[in-house]
Amino acid sequence: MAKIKQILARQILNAKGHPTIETTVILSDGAYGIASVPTGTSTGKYEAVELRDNDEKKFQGLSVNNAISNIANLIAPTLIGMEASRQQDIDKKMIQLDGTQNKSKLGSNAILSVSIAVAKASARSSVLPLYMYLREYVKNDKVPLKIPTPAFNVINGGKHASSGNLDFQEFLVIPATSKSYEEALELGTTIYFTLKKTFAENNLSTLIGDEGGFSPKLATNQDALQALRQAIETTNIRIGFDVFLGLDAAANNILSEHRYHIKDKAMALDSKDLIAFYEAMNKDYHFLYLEDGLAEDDWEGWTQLCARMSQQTLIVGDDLTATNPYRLQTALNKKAISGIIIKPNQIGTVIESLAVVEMARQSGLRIIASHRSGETNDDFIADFAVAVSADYVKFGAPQRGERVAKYNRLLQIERQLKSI
Ligand code: 2PG
Ligand code: MG
Repeated sequence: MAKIKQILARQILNAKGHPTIETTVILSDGAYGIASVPTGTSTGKYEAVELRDNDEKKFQGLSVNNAISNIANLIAPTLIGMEASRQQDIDKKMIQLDGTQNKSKLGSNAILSVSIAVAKASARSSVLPLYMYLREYVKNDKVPLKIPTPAFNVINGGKHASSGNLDFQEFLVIPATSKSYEEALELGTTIYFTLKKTFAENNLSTLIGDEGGFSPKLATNQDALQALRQAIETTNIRIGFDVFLGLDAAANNILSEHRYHIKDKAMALDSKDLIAFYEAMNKDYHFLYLEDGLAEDDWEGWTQLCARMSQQTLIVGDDLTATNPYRLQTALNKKAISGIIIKPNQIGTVIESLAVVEMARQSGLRIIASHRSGETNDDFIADFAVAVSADYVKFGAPQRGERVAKYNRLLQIERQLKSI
Protein backbone atom coordinates (compact mmCIF):
# COMPACT_ATOMS: atom_id res chain seq x y z
CA MET A 1 0.00 0.00 0.00
CA ALA A 2 1.53 3.28 -1.11
CA LYS A 3 1.87 6.24 1.19
CA ILE A 4 2.07 9.93 0.35
CA LYS A 5 5.76 10.83 0.21
CA GLN A 6 5.87 14.30 -1.27
CA ILE A 7 3.48 17.07 -2.29
CA LEU A 8 4.76 19.84 -4.56
CA ALA A 9 2.68 22.77 -5.79
CA ARG A 10 3.44 25.52 -8.24
CA GLN A 11 1.78 28.35 -10.06
CA ILE A 12 0.85 27.81 -13.71
CA LEU A 13 -1.49 29.64 -16.12
CA ASN A 14 -4.98 28.57 -17.07
CA ALA A 15 -6.45 28.91 -20.56
CA LYS A 16 -7.46 32.52 -19.87
CA GLY A 17 -3.88 33.41 -18.96
CA HIS A 18 -4.68 33.64 -15.24
CA PRO A 19 -2.67 31.90 -12.53
CA THR A 20 -3.81 28.64 -11.05
CA ILE A 21 -2.24 25.79 -9.05
CA GLU A 22 -0.63 22.64 -10.35
CA THR A 23 0.08 20.06 -7.65
CA THR A 24 2.17 16.90 -7.88
CA VAL A 25 1.71 14.12 -5.35
CA ILE A 26 4.43 11.45 -5.21
CA LEU A 27 3.86 8.14 -3.43
CA SER A 28 6.25 5.79 -1.64
CA ASP A 29 6.11 3.31 -4.55
CA GLY A 30 7.10 5.99 -7.07
CA ALA A 31 3.60 6.48 -8.51
CA TYR A 32 2.62 10.11 -8.94
CA GLY A 33 -0.34 12.27 -9.89
CA ILE A 34 -0.43 15.80 -11.26
CA ALA A 35 -3.53 17.98 -11.04
CA SER A 36 -4.32 21.55 -11.98
CA VAL A 37 -7.54 23.26 -10.98
CA PRO A 38 -9.95 25.37 -13.05
CA THR A 39 -11.58 28.70 -12.24
CA GLY A 40 -15.05 30.03 -12.95
CA THR A 41 -15.78 33.39 -14.55
CA SER A 42 -19.45 33.61 -13.67
CA THR A 43 -19.11 32.22 -10.19
CA GLY A 44 -21.99 31.90 -7.75
CA LYS A 45 -21.75 33.29 -4.23
CA TYR A 46 -22.28 29.87 -2.60
CA GLU A 47 -19.11 28.35 -4.07
CA ALA A 48 -16.13 27.42 -1.93
CA VAL A 49 -13.55 30.20 -1.85
CA GLU A 50 -10.71 30.19 -4.32
CA LEU A 51 -7.75 31.86 -2.60
CA ARG A 52 -6.00 34.61 -4.58
CA ASP A 53 -3.29 36.93 -3.33
CA ASN A 54 -5.03 40.19 -4.31
CA ASP A 55 -1.64 41.79 -4.81
CA GLU A 56 -2.27 44.19 -7.69
CA LYS A 57 1.42 44.10 -8.61
CA LYS A 58 1.24 40.41 -9.49
CA PHE A 59 -0.88 38.97 -12.30
CA GLN A 60 -3.55 41.66 -11.88
CA GLY A 61 -4.06 40.54 -8.31
CA LEU A 62 -4.74 36.94 -9.36
CA SER A 63 -1.56 35.16 -8.25
CA VAL A 64 -2.03 32.13 -5.98
CA ASN A 65 1.16 32.14 -3.91
CA ASN A 66 -0.66 32.09 -0.57
CA ALA A 67 -2.64 29.02 -1.58
CA ILE A 68 0.58 27.35 -2.68
CA SER A 69 2.22 28.19 0.67
CA ASN A 70 -0.77 26.62 2.39
CA ILE A 71 -0.10 23.40 0.50
CA ALA A 72 3.63 23.47 1.33
CA ASN A 73 3.36 24.55 4.97
CA LEU A 74 0.06 23.16 6.21
CA ILE A 75 -1.39 20.49 3.93
CA ALA A 76 1.80 18.60 2.98
CA PRO A 77 3.10 18.12 6.56
CA THR A 78 -0.34 16.81 7.60
CA LEU A 79 -0.83 14.37 4.72
CA ILE A 80 2.67 12.98 4.25
CA GLY A 81 2.79 9.39 5.46
CA MET A 82 -0.93 8.80 4.94
CA GLU A 83 -2.15 5.88 2.86
CA ALA A 84 -2.95 7.37 -0.57
CA SER A 85 -5.94 5.09 -1.16
CA ARG A 86 -7.70 6.55 1.88
CA GLN A 87 -9.23 9.40 -0.10
CA GLN A 88 -12.00 9.93 2.48
CA ASP A 89 -9.51 10.37 5.32
CA ILE A 90 -7.27 12.60 3.24
CA ASP A 91 -10.06 14.91 2.13
CA LYS A 92 -11.48 14.97 5.65
CA LYS A 93 -8.09 15.92 7.08
CA MET A 94 -7.89 18.88 4.71
CA ILE A 95 -11.45 19.95 5.53
CA GLN A 96 -10.59 19.85 9.25
CA LEU A 97 -7.31 21.67 8.73
CA ASP A 98 -9.17 24.40 6.88
CA GLY A 99 -11.87 24.56 9.54
CA THR A 100 -14.17 26.99 7.69
CA GLN A 101 -17.56 26.40 6.03
CA ASN A 102 -16.32 27.51 2.63
CA LYS A 103 -12.60 26.57 2.57
CA SER A 104 -11.63 30.21 2.81
CA LYS A 105 -8.62 29.57 5.04
CA LEU A 106 -6.58 27.20 2.88
CA GLY A 107 -8.44 27.91 -0.37
CA SER A 108 -10.59 25.46 -2.33
CA ASN A 109 -8.02 25.71 -5.12
CA ALA A 110 -5.25 24.49 -2.79
CA ILE A 111 -7.36 21.70 -1.29
CA LEU A 112 -8.86 20.45 -4.57
CA SER A 113 -5.54 20.33 -6.40
CA VAL A 114 -4.17 18.05 -3.67
CA SER A 115 -7.35 15.99 -3.50
CA ILE A 116 -7.29 15.28 -7.25
CA ALA A 117 -3.53 14.72 -7.41
CA VAL A 118 -3.82 12.13 -4.60
CA ALA A 119 -6.60 10.32 -6.51
CA LYS A 120 -4.53 10.30 -9.71
CA ALA A 121 -1.40 9.05 -7.92
CA SER A 122 -3.31 6.34 -6.11
CA ALA A 123 -5.05 5.23 -9.34
CA ARG A 124 -1.65 4.90 -10.98
CA SER A 125 -0.31 3.00 -7.98
CA SER A 126 -3.27 0.59 -8.26
CA VAL A 127 -2.69 0.27 -12.03
CA LEU A 128 -6.28 1.29 -12.72
CA PRO A 129 -7.57 3.88 -15.17
CA LEU A 130 -8.64 6.89 -13.13
CA TYR A 131 -12.36 6.45 -13.91
CA MET A 132 -12.27 2.84 -12.67
CA TYR A 133 -10.34 3.85 -9.57
CA LEU A 134 -12.79 6.68 -8.74
CA ARG A 135 -15.67 4.30 -9.25
CA GLU A 136 -14.55 2.38 -6.20
CA TYR A 137 -15.57 5.41 -4.14
CA VAL A 138 -19.01 5.62 -5.77
CA LYS A 139 -21.50 4.10 -3.37
CA ASN A 140 -24.22 3.25 -5.85
CA ASP A 141 -22.15 1.77 -8.66
CA LYS A 142 -25.08 -0.20 -10.04
CA VAL A 143 -25.73 2.51 -12.60
CA PRO A 144 -24.03 1.11 -15.69
CA LEU A 145 -20.66 2.46 -16.79
CA LYS A 146 -21.22 4.63 -19.86
CA ILE A 147 -19.92 7.70 -21.60
CA PRO A 148 -22.13 10.67 -20.71
CA THR A 149 -23.85 12.64 -23.47
CA PRO A 150 -21.95 15.84 -24.27
CA ALA A 151 -23.73 19.22 -24.22
CA PHE A 152 -21.78 21.46 -26.61
CA ASN A 153 -21.70 25.17 -25.89
CA VAL A 154 -21.61 26.50 -29.44
CA ILE A 155 -22.59 30.14 -28.79
CA ASN A 156 -21.09 32.06 -25.86
CA GLY A 157 -22.69 35.09 -24.25
CA GLY A 158 -22.77 36.85 -20.88
CA LYS A 159 -19.51 36.98 -18.98
CA HIS A 160 -17.89 34.43 -21.30
CA ALA A 161 -17.99 36.60 -24.38
CA SER A 162 -16.21 39.93 -24.18
CA SER A 163 -16.58 40.44 -27.93
CA GLY A 164 -20.29 39.54 -28.08
CA ASN A 165 -23.46 41.01 -26.62
CA LEU A 166 -25.82 38.12 -25.81
CA ASP A 167 -27.33 37.99 -22.32
CA PHE A 168 -27.62 34.24 -21.96
CA GLN A 169 -24.27 32.63 -21.29
CA GLU A 170 -24.46 29.33 -23.19
CA PHE A 171 -26.42 28.14 -26.20
CA LEU A 172 -26.11 24.38 -26.12
CA VAL A 173 -26.49 21.61 -28.66
CA ILE A 174 -27.17 18.21 -27.09
CA PRO A 175 -27.08 15.02 -29.16
CA ALA A 176 -29.72 12.37 -28.51
CA THR A 177 -28.69 9.91 -25.80
CA SER A 178 -29.13 7.09 -28.34
CA LYS A 179 -25.98 8.27 -30.19
CA SER A 180 -22.63 6.76 -29.33
CA TYR A 181 -20.17 9.23 -27.90
CA GLU A 182 -18.12 9.16 -31.08
CA GLU A 183 -21.23 9.99 -33.14
CA ALA A 184 -22.22 12.70 -30.68
CA LEU A 185 -18.81 14.33 -30.99
CA GLU A 186 -19.09 14.35 -34.76
CA LEU A 187 -22.57 15.89 -34.59
CA GLY A 188 -21.22 18.59 -32.28
CA THR A 189 -18.35 19.50 -34.60
CA THR A 190 -20.56 19.42 -37.72
CA ILE A 191 -22.98 21.87 -36.13
CA TYR A 192 -20.13 24.00 -34.80
CA PHE A 193 -18.53 24.48 -38.21
CA THR A 194 -21.86 24.89 -40.01
CA LEU A 195 -22.72 27.63 -37.56
CA LYS A 196 -19.38 29.29 -38.21
CA LYS A 197 -20.15 29.30 -41.94
CA THR A 198 -23.65 30.67 -41.33
CA PHE A 199 -22.32 33.52 -39.19
CA ALA A 200 -19.59 34.32 -41.72
CA GLU A 201 -22.10 34.35 -44.63
CA ASN A 202 -24.24 36.80 -42.69
CA ASN A 203 -21.31 39.07 -41.92
CA LEU A 204 -21.46 38.20 -38.24
CA SER A 205 -18.40 37.75 -36.07
CA THR A 206 -16.89 34.28 -35.75
CA LEU A 207 -14.72 35.33 -32.83
CA ILE A 208 -14.98 32.85 -29.99
CA GLY A 209 -15.61 33.26 -26.27
CA ASP A 210 -14.00 31.65 -23.21
CA GLU A 211 -15.49 28.23 -23.91
CA GLY A 212 -14.84 28.14 -27.64
CA GLY A 213 -18.37 29.00 -28.82
CA PHE A 214 -18.99 31.88 -31.22
CA SER A 215 -19.75 35.23 -29.64
CA PRO A 216 -21.63 37.36 -32.17
CA LYS A 217 -23.41 40.63 -31.60
CA LEU A 218 -27.12 40.20 -32.31
CA ALA A 219 -30.29 42.16 -31.66
CA THR A 220 -31.79 39.53 -29.35
CA ASN A 221 -30.98 36.23 -27.67
CA GLN A 222 -33.70 34.62 -29.76
CA ASP A 223 -31.79 35.65 -32.88
CA ALA A 224 -28.96 33.43 -31.67
CA LEU A 225 -31.33 30.50 -31.26
CA GLN A 226 -32.79 31.14 -34.67
CA ALA A 227 -29.34 31.26 -36.28
CA LEU A 228 -28.43 28.03 -34.53
CA ARG A 229 -31.59 26.31 -35.71
CA GLN A 230 -31.14 27.59 -39.26
CA ALA A 231 -27.56 26.36 -39.33
CA ILE A 232 -28.61 22.90 -38.16
CA GLU A 233 -31.39 22.84 -40.75
CA THR A 234 -28.85 23.23 -43.56
CA THR A 235 -27.34 19.87 -42.54
CA ASN A 236 -29.02 16.48 -42.47
CA ILE A 237 -29.07 16.58 -38.66
CA ARG A 238 -32.65 16.67 -37.35
CA ILE A 239 -33.52 18.87 -34.36
CA GLY A 240 -35.75 16.92 -32.00
CA PHE A 241 -34.39 13.56 -33.22
CA ASP A 242 -30.62 13.72 -33.55
CA VAL A 243 -29.96 16.78 -31.42
CA PHE A 244 -31.77 19.04 -28.97
CA LEU A 245 -31.24 22.61 -27.86
CA GLY A 246 -30.42 23.89 -24.39
CA LEU A 247 -29.53 27.09 -22.57
CA ASP A 248 -27.45 28.12 -19.59
CA ALA A 249 -28.96 31.52 -18.86
CA ALA A 250 -26.55 32.07 -15.91
CA ALA A 251 -29.33 34.33 -14.68
CA ASN A 252 -27.34 35.83 -11.78
CA ASN A 253 -25.72 37.98 -14.42
CA ILE A 254 -28.93 39.34 -15.92
CA LEU A 255 -30.34 40.33 -12.53
CA SER A 256 -30.02 43.82 -11.23
CA GLU A 257 -32.20 45.61 -8.69
CA HIS A 258 -34.43 42.52 -8.37
CA ARG A 259 -35.29 42.48 -12.05
CA TYR A 260 -34.03 40.44 -14.99
CA HIS A 261 -32.80 42.34 -18.04
CA ILE A 262 -32.59 40.80 -21.51
CA LYS A 263 -32.44 42.49 -24.86
CA ASP A 264 -35.43 40.47 -26.12
CA LYS A 265 -37.71 42.55 -23.87
CA ALA A 266 -37.80 46.31 -23.56
CA MET A 267 -39.03 46.13 -19.96
CA ALA A 268 -37.19 44.58 -17.02
CA LEU A 269 -38.76 41.29 -15.97
CA ASP A 270 -39.70 39.71 -12.66
CA SER A 271 -39.32 35.93 -12.27
CA LYS A 272 -42.87 35.30 -13.46
CA ASP A 273 -42.27 37.27 -16.66
CA LEU A 274 -38.98 35.53 -17.31
CA ILE A 275 -40.56 32.11 -16.81
CA ALA A 276 -43.34 33.12 -19.24
CA PHE A 277 -40.64 34.13 -21.72
CA TYR A 278 -38.92 30.73 -21.38
CA GLU A 279 -42.24 28.99 -21.85
CA ALA A 280 -43.00 31.00 -24.96
CA MET A 281 -39.56 30.20 -26.40
CA ASN A 282 -40.03 26.58 -25.48
CA LYS A 283 -43.04 26.35 -27.82
CA ASP A 284 -40.63 27.11 -30.63
CA TYR A 285 -37.42 25.44 -29.57
CA HIS A 286 -38.48 22.53 -27.31
CA PHE A 287 -35.52 22.92 -24.99
CA LEU A 288 -34.14 19.74 -23.54
CA TYR A 289 -32.17 21.66 -20.97
CA LEU A 290 -32.35 24.96 -19.06
CA GLU A 291 -29.59 25.75 -16.55
CA ASP A 292 -29.67 28.63 -14.05
CA GLY A 293 -32.82 29.98 -15.66
CA LEU A 294 -33.20 32.17 -12.57
CA ALA A 295 -30.78 33.70 -10.07
CA GLU A 296 -29.31 31.82 -7.11
CA ASP A 297 -31.55 33.38 -4.43
CA ASP A 298 -34.81 33.37 -6.38
CA TRP A 299 -36.14 30.23 -4.69
CA GLU A 300 -39.80 31.05 -5.29
CA GLY A 301 -39.11 31.56 -8.96
CA TRP A 302 -37.22 28.25 -9.19
CA THR A 303 -40.11 26.32 -7.66
CA GLN A 304 -42.47 27.85 -10.22
CA LEU A 305 -40.06 27.30 -13.09
CA CYS A 306 -39.67 23.64 -12.21
CA ALA A 307 -43.41 23.15 -11.74
CA ARG A 308 -44.17 24.73 -15.10
CA MET A 309 -41.40 23.38 -17.29
CA SER A 310 -39.78 20.25 -15.88
CA GLN A 311 -42.23 17.96 -17.71
CA GLN A 312 -40.53 18.85 -21.00
CA THR A 313 -37.22 20.42 -20.02
CA LEU A 314 -34.47 19.49 -17.62
CA ILE A 315 -34.36 22.29 -15.04
CA VAL A 316 -30.76 22.42 -13.89
CA GLY A 317 -29.13 24.15 -10.92
CA ASP A 318 -25.55 25.39 -11.13
CA ASP A 319 -24.95 28.65 -9.24
CA LEU A 320 -28.15 27.73 -7.40
CA THR A 321 -26.80 24.51 -5.93
CA ALA A 322 -23.02 25.13 -6.10
CA THR A 323 -22.25 21.38 -5.69
CA ASN A 324 -23.12 21.93 -2.04
CA PRO A 325 -25.16 19.36 -0.07
CA TYR A 326 -27.04 22.02 1.93
CA ARG A 327 -27.95 23.99 -1.17
CA LEU A 328 -28.98 20.73 -2.86
CA GLN A 329 -31.16 19.78 0.11
CA THR A 330 -32.93 23.14 -0.05
CA ALA A 331 -33.43 22.72 -3.80
CA LEU A 332 -34.97 19.29 -3.18
CA ASN A 333 -37.22 20.58 -0.41
CA LYS A 334 -38.41 23.37 -2.64
CA LYS A 335 -38.81 21.14 -5.71
CA ALA A 336 -36.66 23.60 -7.60
CA ILE A 337 -34.65 21.39 -10.01
CA SER A 338 -34.65 18.16 -11.97
CA GLY A 339 -30.91 18.16 -12.72
CA ILE A 340 -27.71 19.37 -11.08
CA ILE A 341 -24.36 20.61 -12.33
CA ILE A 342 -21.41 19.04 -10.53
CA LYS A 343 -18.22 21.10 -10.47
CA PRO A 344 -15.64 19.77 -8.00
CA ASN A 345 -14.15 23.22 -7.45
CA GLN A 346 -17.48 24.61 -6.25
CA ILE A 347 -17.14 22.41 -3.15
CA GLY A 348 -13.39 21.71 -3.04
CA THR A 349 -12.71 17.97 -2.63
CA VAL A 350 -13.20 14.78 -4.62
CA ILE A 351 -15.07 13.00 -1.83
CA GLU A 352 -17.52 15.84 -1.22
CA SER A 353 -18.20 16.05 -4.97
CA LEU A 354 -18.94 12.32 -5.06
CA ALA A 355 -21.25 12.68 -2.05
CA VAL A 356 -23.28 15.40 -3.77
CA VAL A 357 -23.62 13.19 -6.86
CA GLU A 358 -24.82 10.34 -4.66
CA MET A 359 -27.37 12.52 -2.91
CA ALA A 360 -28.64 13.95 -6.21
CA ARG A 361 -28.91 10.54 -7.82
CA GLN A 362 -30.86 9.11 -4.90
CA SER A 363 -33.30 11.95 -5.31
CA GLY A 364 -33.78 11.12 -8.99
CA LEU A 365 -31.94 14.14 -10.41
CA ARG A 366 -29.99 14.09 -13.66
CA ILE A 367 -26.26 14.57 -13.19
CA ILE A 368 -24.26 16.95 -15.37
CA ALA A 369 -20.49 16.96 -14.76
CA SER A 370 -19.00 20.28 -15.79
CA HIS A 371 -15.76 22.07 -16.58
CA ARG A 372 -15.21 25.76 -15.69
CA SER A 373 -14.71 28.59 -18.13
CA GLY A 374 -11.14 29.11 -16.87
CA GLU A 375 -9.91 25.59 -17.56
CA THR A 376 -6.47 23.99 -17.83
CA ASN A 377 -5.61 20.95 -19.93
CA ASP A 378 -6.29 18.71 -16.93
CA ASP A 379 -8.83 16.06 -17.98
CA PHE A 380 -9.81 14.80 -14.51
CA ILE A 381 -13.43 15.88 -14.98
CA ALA A 382 -13.84 13.43 -17.88
CA ASP A 383 -12.81 10.47 -15.71
CA PHE A 384 -14.94 11.78 -12.86
CA ALA A 385 -17.98 12.01 -15.16
CA VAL A 386 -17.59 8.40 -16.31
CA ALA A 387 -16.90 7.16 -12.78
CA VAL A 388 -20.20 8.57 -11.51
CA SER A 389 -22.12 7.58 -14.69
CA ALA A 390 -23.11 11.21 -15.23
CA ASP A 391 -25.99 11.68 -17.65
CA TYR A 392 -24.34 14.63 -19.41
CA VAL A 393 -21.04 16.47 -19.52
CA LYS A 394 -20.56 20.13 -20.27
CA PHE A 395 -17.06 20.81 -21.58
CA GLY A 396 -17.67 23.81 -23.88
CA ALA A 397 -17.37 23.89 -27.67
CA PRO A 398 -15.52 21.10 -29.49
CA GLN A 399 -12.64 23.54 -29.96
CA ARG A 400 -9.73 25.04 -27.90
CA GLY A 401 -7.14 22.77 -26.36
CA GLU A 402 -8.45 22.88 -22.81
CA ARG A 403 -11.93 21.84 -24.01
CA VAL A 404 -10.90 19.10 -26.44
CA ALA A 405 -8.55 17.63 -23.78
CA LYS A 406 -11.71 16.47 -22.00
CA TYR A 407 -13.61 15.42 -25.14
CA ASN A 408 -10.59 13.42 -26.32
CA ARG A 409 -10.21 11.74 -22.94
CA LEU A 410 -13.80 10.52 -23.28
CA LEU A 411 -12.91 9.08 -26.69
CA GLN A 412 -10.06 7.16 -25.08
CA ILE A 413 -12.34 5.87 -22.34
CA GLU A 414 -15.02 4.90 -24.87
CA ARG A 415 -12.45 2.85 -26.74
CA GLN A 416 -11.29 1.18 -23.53
CA LEU A 417 -14.84 0.34 -22.47
CA LYS A 418 -15.55 -1.21 -25.87
CA SER A 419 -12.59 -3.54 -25.47
CA ILE A 420 -13.62 -4.77 -21.99
C1 2PG B 1 -21.23 27.61 -16.00
C2 2PG B 1 -19.74 27.58 -16.06
C3 2PG B 1 -19.14 26.57 -16.98
P1 2PG B 1 -18.11 29.38 -15.16
O1 2PG B 1 -21.84 28.61 -15.64
O2 2PG B 1 -21.88 26.59 -16.21
O3 2PG B 1 -19.69 26.58 -18.26
O4 2PG B 1 -19.18 28.86 -16.23
O5 2PG B 1 -17.03 28.37 -15.07
O6 2PG B 1 -17.65 30.71 -15.69
O7 2PG B 1 -18.85 29.52 -13.86
MG1 MG C 1 -23.77 27.43 -15.43
